[in-house]
Amino acid sequence: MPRLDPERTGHRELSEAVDAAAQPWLSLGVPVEAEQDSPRKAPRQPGYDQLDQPPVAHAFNSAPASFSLKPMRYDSAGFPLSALSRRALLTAAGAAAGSVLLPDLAFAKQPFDQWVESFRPRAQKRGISDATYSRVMKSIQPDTSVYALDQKQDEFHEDTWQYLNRRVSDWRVRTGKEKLREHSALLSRIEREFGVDRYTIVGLWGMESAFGDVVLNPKHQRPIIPALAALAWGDARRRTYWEQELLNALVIVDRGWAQPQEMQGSWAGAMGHTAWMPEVWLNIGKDYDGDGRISPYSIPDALAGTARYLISRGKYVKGQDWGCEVRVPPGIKADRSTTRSLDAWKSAGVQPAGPRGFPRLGNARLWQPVDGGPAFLIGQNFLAVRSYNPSFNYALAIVHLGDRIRGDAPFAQQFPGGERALTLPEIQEVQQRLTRLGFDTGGTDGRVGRDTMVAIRNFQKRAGLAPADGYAGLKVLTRLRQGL
Ligand SMILES: [Ca+2]
Repeated sequence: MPRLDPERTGHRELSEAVDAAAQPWLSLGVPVEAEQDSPRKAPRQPGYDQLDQPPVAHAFNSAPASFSLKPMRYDSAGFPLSALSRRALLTAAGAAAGSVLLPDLAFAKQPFDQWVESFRPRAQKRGISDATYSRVMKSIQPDTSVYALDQKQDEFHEDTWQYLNRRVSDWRVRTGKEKLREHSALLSRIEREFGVDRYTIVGLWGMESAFGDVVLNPKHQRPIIPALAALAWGDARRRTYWEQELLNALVIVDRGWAQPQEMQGSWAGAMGHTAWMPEVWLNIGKDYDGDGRISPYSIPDALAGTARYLISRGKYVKGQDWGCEVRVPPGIKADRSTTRSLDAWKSAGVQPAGPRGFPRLGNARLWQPVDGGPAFLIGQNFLAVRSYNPSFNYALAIVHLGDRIRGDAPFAQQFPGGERALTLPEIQEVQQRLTRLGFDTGGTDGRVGRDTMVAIRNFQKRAGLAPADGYAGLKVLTRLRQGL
């Protein structure tokens, strides 16, 4: 995939490109509370997946918002209005409303420069040299724009089938096949040395950075140290986490692995092809291209380090598959809480839904994301992928994208109310027709980003289509072909 020209593409690829990057809480190094394995009641509850909505684009090269000593304003729960919303924090943590701790507001009283000095002993304790600390921390302004980045995340509502269709898009499947060919030697080497399946790796790469699009497109990249510094200084609830990641980032600089300005990533510090937080870069990263340093911006380093992560932290089992779509006989609960051997599930009447038969699986759980929709047997390697990101739907999108890149068909069973994903030419047609009607999709490249979703929603409202959800699907295409 050639580098996208941000001037030419506008925002339209934003959600394709950044839906992973927009979930900084969910990427590597996510705090422990978000890793809990408790089923959410419904995918539509405030949950991890809601965070897939793209944030407002902030060009990385725009000046960070300057620090102001104006008094901060607080919402009814005492949370700073200019800071990350409680909702984002709650949903990211998977916490129930009402159990959130009120933030410590002391941080708001300390100007950034003072905070930098007060934080210096922590850096010294981590072994970061004073020279590095001063050079980096004295030269930055906190990137306080990160506080507002979740504001647009709930703008569009998505059903599970829409969530999956938009992420396992025709563009991602096609591009994934190209990447598979292009990097086959590397992927073979990773399979040989780590035992992690190439389709899982490519699926994860596609979801985390749209195969590196995020890395190449400055629109989606910002310097992570000013962002982490702003969060460590000003996000009271997760301060400990942000402080640790800021220190990890400074260790990376201190070791000479990267210059601060090279460390670009999401607003929460996830970097490179597979969205590594600094902690992962430090502890799991791998120099796989042999240039003597570990870098998340190197495709070999990123993919090999990610395989290593799946093995060491996700307990990936070599030689097993993630699972498969299955048909479930009546009377069997698919609540993903029961673990049984594959043979036990077979004896219970569970059947593979696709033509490939049962995969290689040890113990597995049975999971049906939506009543009446497709069901899945999920094994340890599905959970390994989920260790990368605690959302089940996100993990399903990764492994399904991997299967589709391998050449498998879409799910055999339909989600209730669901429809097939539009093809790349069909999405282009939607964009072209909308553009001709005066709805600005920001381009017609066949990838659905925020501009296209807004244009569709405006069209739906004008045409009287309900719900006006911004989803680029068959109903909208059909209506567009009929004209307004
Ligand atoms: Ca390297």
